[in-house]
Amino acid sequence: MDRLLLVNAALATMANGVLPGAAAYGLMNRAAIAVEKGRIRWVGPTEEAGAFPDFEKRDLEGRLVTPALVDCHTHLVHGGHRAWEFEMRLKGATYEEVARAGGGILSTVLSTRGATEAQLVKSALPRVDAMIREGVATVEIKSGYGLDIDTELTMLRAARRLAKERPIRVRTTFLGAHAVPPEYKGSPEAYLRDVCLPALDAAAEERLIDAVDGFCEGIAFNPDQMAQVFARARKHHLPVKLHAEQLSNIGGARLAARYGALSADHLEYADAGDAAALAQAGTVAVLLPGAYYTIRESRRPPVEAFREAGVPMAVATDCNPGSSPLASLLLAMNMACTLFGMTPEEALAGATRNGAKALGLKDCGVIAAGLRADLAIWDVEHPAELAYRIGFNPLRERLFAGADA
Ligand code: DI6
Ligand code: FE
Repeated sequence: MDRLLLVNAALATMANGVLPGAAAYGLMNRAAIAVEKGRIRWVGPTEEAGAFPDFEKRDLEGRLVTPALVDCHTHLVHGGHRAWEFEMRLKGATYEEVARAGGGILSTVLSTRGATEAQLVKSALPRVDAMIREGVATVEIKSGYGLDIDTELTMLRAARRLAKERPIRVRTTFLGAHAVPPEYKGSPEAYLRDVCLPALDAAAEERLIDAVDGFCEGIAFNPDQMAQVFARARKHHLPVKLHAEQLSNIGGARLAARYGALSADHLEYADAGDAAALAQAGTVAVLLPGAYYTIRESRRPPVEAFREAGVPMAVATDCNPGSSPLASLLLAMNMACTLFGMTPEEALAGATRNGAKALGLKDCGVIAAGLRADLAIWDVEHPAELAYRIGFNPLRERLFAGADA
């Protein structure tokens, strides 16, 4: 049906920003939403909903409606898993021993290279389905476990395919600069020149990517090397993002800010100066508590500095087979509160409005007239409950472009 009228809803529109004086969560009680042709046509008090007599009316009996969730940082397309590596570490093996036994990113690269596009799609679907069940309507998916031209492109095609298999919007990100593959060990420059940049050109030409990312870290690529990748992204008019200051501070956040990045992600080792640079550039800080938890990091991202500087903060799963085998954005929101000190309102904004901003999307992430009718209807009384419960999914219904799905 094309025209739907939701009445008697408690709306967390998330439209006001987390500003002093504004209603928390952009909350509106006894509110109504008129949906037409997949978009939100009108938002207002239920008493005024009579203006839409020929819309199919649904009484939500006071249930909470939020924007559908946005998971703005995942690596959910990949071959294989690393459960055995998890076991090895819990039996006392170090990261180095695991790596020598063929573990780490490299093990996922081998599994991914050995998979067809159809196999990658099939293995990713249960993770996508778990996200849909929790009210996610938009998910970002990165390449970066191919590290050769063909497999990087296969990963991206698989990611795009997922949006045809399921009612979900997929944004794809090129992450060729994720690690140096074994055949280029010790030669990151040669890898960038021979593989990463040509793969980026090919992906851009095939219109397979919406953004370009990299892992800026001592064990991956330094800021000068990342700048080469960003310069190439610019040539293709593609926005950039960066895994920055996850394990150390080597200037990734500032590089991201210099390139006007959509987001800088992880940021455990970022400082107040980085926060100022990100704020100035309008770059979103994407916080990934699943990775912090899994690798038992002890340094927390500087949430207070981000707050003070006015850096918008997003929260995502980082769903990947190594450092964050997490497919629950609700759990990521809980962790963002308990481990990082975000408020439940910031966590929800992080999984809606600011998640959309981290992807450069202006048509979702808040409830407002004109935007996509991607909505989540929850069996909760108050929006803080979404981040508060652990391992409990209160989603009642999800609307994807206005349709039950
Ligand atoms: N940072 C991470 O935490 C993951 N990638 C990245 O750039 C690690 C991915 C993995 O261990 O497979
Ligand atoms: Fe990541």
